[in-house]
Amino acid sequence: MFSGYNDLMSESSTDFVEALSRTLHDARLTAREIPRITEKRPLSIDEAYSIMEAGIGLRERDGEQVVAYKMGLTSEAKRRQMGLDQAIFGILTDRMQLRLGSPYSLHGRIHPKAEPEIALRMGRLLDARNGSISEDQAWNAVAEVAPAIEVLDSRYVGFKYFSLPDVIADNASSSDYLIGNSVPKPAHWSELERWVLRLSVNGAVQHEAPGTEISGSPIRSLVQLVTLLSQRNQVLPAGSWVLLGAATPAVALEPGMTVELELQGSSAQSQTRLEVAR
Ligand code: OOG
Ligand code: MG
Repeated sequence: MFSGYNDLMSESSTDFVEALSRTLHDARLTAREIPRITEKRPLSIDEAYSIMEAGIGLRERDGEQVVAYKMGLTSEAKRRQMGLDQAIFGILTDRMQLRLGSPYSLHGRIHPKAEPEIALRMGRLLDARNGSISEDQAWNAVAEVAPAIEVLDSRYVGFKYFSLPDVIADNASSSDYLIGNSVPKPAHWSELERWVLRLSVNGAVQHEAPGTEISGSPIRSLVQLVTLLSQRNQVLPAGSWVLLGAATPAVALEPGMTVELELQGSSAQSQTRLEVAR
C-alpha cells in the first residue's frame, strides 16, 4: 500500500516540497507508480515547480548535471492526448541522454512513450528577467539544431488524467531523450514551421505533423521557455540543449520496437532511430 502522502495536510510548505520531491524521486528509482498528489491536497503551479526543482536537486546530489531543458504540451494534439491546456517546462540531466546507436532498455521505466521533437543547442545565454525577448534574439542565440526523440514516463498511476501541477511536479513526465545528428541551422526561424516531423514504429508511420504544431512556431517554444524560466528567476545557460515540445501525440514503447523520426525540410533531411531492447 502506498502510504507516502499520510501527513501531507499538516506539513509546512517547505517540508511538503521536500517530502513530495523525495516521493517522486523514489517512485522513479524503484519504477513504482504512485497516486497523483492532487488527489490528496491542492497544489499550485508554483509549488509544483518547486517540487520539480527539489527533485532535480536530489538528482544532482546523485552526481547528475543539468544540461538541457524541455518544453511540454506545446502542441494541441499533445494537450488533447493528455487533457491539459497549458505549456510547461521540464529540466533534463546528462544521465537522461541516450546514445545514438545504443539499444534502449525499458528496464526501470513504468509506462514509457516516445515523441518526435526538435532540439536546439544554445550558443549564448538567454535571459528574460529584465524584459521579454524577441523571436530574433532567441534564434540568434541558437548554435545548433537537431532532431530529437523524447521518451516520457510518468510516475503516476496510468499516465493520464492528471492535473497540470501533478505533471509539473513530476518534471513534466521527463525520462530520457535522444538527440540526433545536427542539421544545418536555417537562416530564419520561420523555416522550422515548414519542417515535417514523421514518427514511425517498426517502419510504419504513426504520426506526422509540421513544425507549426509546436507552439504555432517552434521558436515560440524557445521564447516561452526563457519566459517561464525568468518567472522562476532563472536564465537559459549557454551550452544547454532545449527540446521544443512534441509535434504529435506520443506512442507507447514496447520491447523490441524500432522508433524512427524522419525530419523533412527544404534545407534539412534526417533520420533518427531509437531501438528498444528486447
Ligand atoms: C507531459 C510532457 C509533454 C511534450 O513534448 O509535449 C511533453 C506529458 O505529456 O506527460 O514533453
Ligand atoms: Mg516532449
